[in-house]
Amino acid sequence: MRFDSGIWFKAPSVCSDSLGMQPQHTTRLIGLTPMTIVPDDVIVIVPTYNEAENLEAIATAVRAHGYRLLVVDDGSPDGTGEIADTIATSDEGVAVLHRDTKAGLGKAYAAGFARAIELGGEVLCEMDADFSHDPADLPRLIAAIEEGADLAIGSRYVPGGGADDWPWHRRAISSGGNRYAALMLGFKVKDATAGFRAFRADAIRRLRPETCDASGYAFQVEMAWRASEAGLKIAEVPIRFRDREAGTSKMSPNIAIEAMGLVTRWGWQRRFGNSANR
Ligand SMILES: Nc1nc2c(ncn2[C@@H]2O[C@H](COP(=O)(O)OP(=O)(O)O)[C@@H](O)[C@H]2O)c(=O)[nH]1
Ligand SMILES: [Mg+2]
Repeated sequence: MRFDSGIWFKAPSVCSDSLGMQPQHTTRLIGLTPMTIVPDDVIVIVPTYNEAENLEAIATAVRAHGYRLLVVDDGSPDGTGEIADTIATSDEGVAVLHRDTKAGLGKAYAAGFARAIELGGEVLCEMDADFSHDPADLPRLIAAIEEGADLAIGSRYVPGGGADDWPWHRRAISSGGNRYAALMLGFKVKDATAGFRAFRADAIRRLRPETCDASGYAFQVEMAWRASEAGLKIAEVPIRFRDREAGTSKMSPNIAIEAMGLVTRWGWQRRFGNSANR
């Protein structure tokens, strides 16, 4: 594990069993508080909007680790919510939060975190339903929390990470957005837009996601920024992001515009006024 100006990341040589290397012993860093985690402590929150083709497989993959699953469905017209209910009926490790209308990824996660805390989760993960995030990588994120991180980010922009099969324009938006966020907000997180994460429940209580400005993907940046401003320990764990095979992306120009506008506003506030932890 390397410590890099406040953010530490696990270099591939110490953590990447899914990259074909043997896991090795990692050194404990001074100032970190390790925690012991059993699978039932972990709740993986998966927001869904029209993910009928993916849900059963993603649920099976999460439950294979013994982690609990919380699906947050925003009234998907394709029946994703009903599929989630059917899975939950036969598996008590699966819960479903239904919301009436599509209100954005950020709002879905804020509601999901609140429910996951009510359900007694100690480690709360964020993961997409579409296999862009490999459920096989979840144990590495959780291991980083176990070793002392408050927030572990599955990162495309640390050595060993990447988004190989993304079209060039998605890569440009993602890497440009990350650079812009780092510049405006003055933080060291390399992949602040990433949606594959694990948080300690205590970190979520401190960061109060329900008070975030962002409704869309800018939520990820806002939470990473809040975590950084609050002095939480952030680990970036390399992951290979894959493009979805089934279903369609909900990314839209409006979501990108919201993110750009908010990051610009926060950057101005940071220089001339309020801080992130409003
Ligand atoms: N509940 C909920 N889930 C959403 C919403 N927008 C996107 N998602 C889910 O968030 C995850 C990421 O969205 P996706 O469309 O794959 O974005 P992309 O990977 O950036 O193209 C997927 O599991 C989506 O189903 C929303 O408004 N509400
Ligand atoms: Mg996706």
